Amino acid sequence: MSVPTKNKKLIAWVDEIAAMTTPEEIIWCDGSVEEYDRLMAQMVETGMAIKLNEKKRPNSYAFNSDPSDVARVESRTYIATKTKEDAGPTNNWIDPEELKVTMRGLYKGCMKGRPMYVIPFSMGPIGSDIAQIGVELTDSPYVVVNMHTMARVSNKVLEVLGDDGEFIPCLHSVGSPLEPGQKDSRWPCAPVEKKYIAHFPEENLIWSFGSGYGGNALLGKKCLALRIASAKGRREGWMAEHMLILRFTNPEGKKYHIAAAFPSACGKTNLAMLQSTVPGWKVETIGDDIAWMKPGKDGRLYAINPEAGFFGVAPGTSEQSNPMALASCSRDAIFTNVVVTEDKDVWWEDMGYDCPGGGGIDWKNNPWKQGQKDADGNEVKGAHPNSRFTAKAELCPVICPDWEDPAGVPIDIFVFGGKRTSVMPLVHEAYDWEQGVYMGATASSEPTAAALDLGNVSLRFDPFAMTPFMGYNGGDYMQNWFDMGEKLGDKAPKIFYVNWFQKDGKRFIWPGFGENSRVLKWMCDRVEGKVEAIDTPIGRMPVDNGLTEGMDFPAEDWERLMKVDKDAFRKTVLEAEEYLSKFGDRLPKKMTEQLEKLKARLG
Ligand code: SAT
Ligand code: MN
Repeated sequence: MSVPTKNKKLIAWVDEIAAMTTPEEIIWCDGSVEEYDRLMAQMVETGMAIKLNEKKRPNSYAFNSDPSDVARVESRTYIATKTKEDAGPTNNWIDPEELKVTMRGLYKGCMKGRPMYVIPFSMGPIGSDIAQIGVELTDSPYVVVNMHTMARVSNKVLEVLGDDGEFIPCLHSVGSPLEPGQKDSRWPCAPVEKKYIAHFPEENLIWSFGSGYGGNALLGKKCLALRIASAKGRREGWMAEHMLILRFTNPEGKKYHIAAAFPSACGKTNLAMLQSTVPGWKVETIGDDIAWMKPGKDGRLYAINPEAGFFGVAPGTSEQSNPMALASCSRDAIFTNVVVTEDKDVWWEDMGYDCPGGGGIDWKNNPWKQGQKDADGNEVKGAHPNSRFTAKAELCPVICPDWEDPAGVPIDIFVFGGKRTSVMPLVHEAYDWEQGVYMGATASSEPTAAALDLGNVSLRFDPFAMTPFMGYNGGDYMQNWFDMGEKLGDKAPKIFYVNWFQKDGKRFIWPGFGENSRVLKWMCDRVEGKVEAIDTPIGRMPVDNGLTEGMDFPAEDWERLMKVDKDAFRKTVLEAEEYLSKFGDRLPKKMTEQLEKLKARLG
């Protein structure tokens, strides 16, 4: 195969990696439909992929991963900076030279018997100022087809790169060489102790080994667009955040842009595609996971979505919770670890209806019946809780017409949050940017299925929902937010904190989903200074229950939702103080000031 580029650095790197990993052949990817169809046909042939019913789910495929390879592995994710302090206390760290020696040992001959694919991709519209070019080398055809949807893979990327353009090298291997004649596994991968998701932010380099799943393997997403980009952005004066971006338009046509950070599997995709219940107000989606933001010439902060698709959590996605996500994966989609029904469609738990035919093939590739119990009498789930759909953003019926505008959209509102079944009220507003940064930095959540290796923790502080994705010291991360506030001055977005998830026993108190638009509208009204708010020790909150007007929502429930339990908050502040102490002298002074102010307000 001829080499479709003259970029010297790229050619030399591909040669160097091929010499180390010894693939059977090198395949340069062009992102074409022909390439997609060819790889899918090959994977159907080997049994790795299942072609879904063309009438029900056109041009769509299902995969089952190995049961040991179902989510990101935070315990095997590394930020390898020269000093441990620069990676900070929230990241795993190994000296970069030492890590490279270990990983070179693993990479040696690791692609034997497999092709190595070269995937040139752009995060952000190709050629835009804010876009970044990456090249992923991988021995996984599953990665290639997913990258087609999630990033922009095309020969045009090589054109933009030219002979001496810069790119971010992303090396990936499933870590499972094939001896001659050896039968391949359905989902090749390496055991957990050999998995490494390594980042070298000082040289914009990514090395991933041993996992074929999601963020471990589709290196444009968490590895490039968050970990490497957050470090690069800090050096260059922009930000990479774990945020959805949406446009909320009022009946008069005024547009507000909201960016919201929640940890993985806390409903970013649902909020991004929300069906507003407020008459005349409508939501359009710009992104569901990642925002890159830069101050514009007018002094406001502009955001783009660097991705081209959604890698959304399947379970819980239904006509009720997120019809727009369902529409996005109604064709041209890839499903991983869901149930394949008898008539070759897909199903997952809480899809809103029973599994057609009563069962199918479950995520472990076994025959499965809905309602089936295991030896302990627990119901066997058909889909893995972190099962995913890979869908094209352009198929989302409410995708914003400006979602690919290289200039981005000006952000009016930041929202932080997490899953808390108690204590945290439905919504509160920061008094100013600095308190907002405190809210973001002390955001906390009960763990979700996206991070299964966290063990039995009940609550996790997750600053800016970026704990697993910060490419540098978390204390410096907070400082970067304070600095951005200073730069933006009175053009800075207003900051809010939300929690949709308070429970009364098993019942969620707030109905959530579409009704969350009421909360977003309140935020927009606050931006306009149209509504009053009450000052409380933790921030500003809506007056009475104006937010629930026209809704059948009991006053007692509203009171519970909005209660500021001072004792509980005093305890939370102490926990936050202890958490923050781990940043030592990298903790910004402004954070300590905010802690003290909050303590004083709580009395
Ligand atoms: O697997 S991913 O890292 O892409 C999804 C997530 O955990 O947010
Ligand atoms: Mn995410």
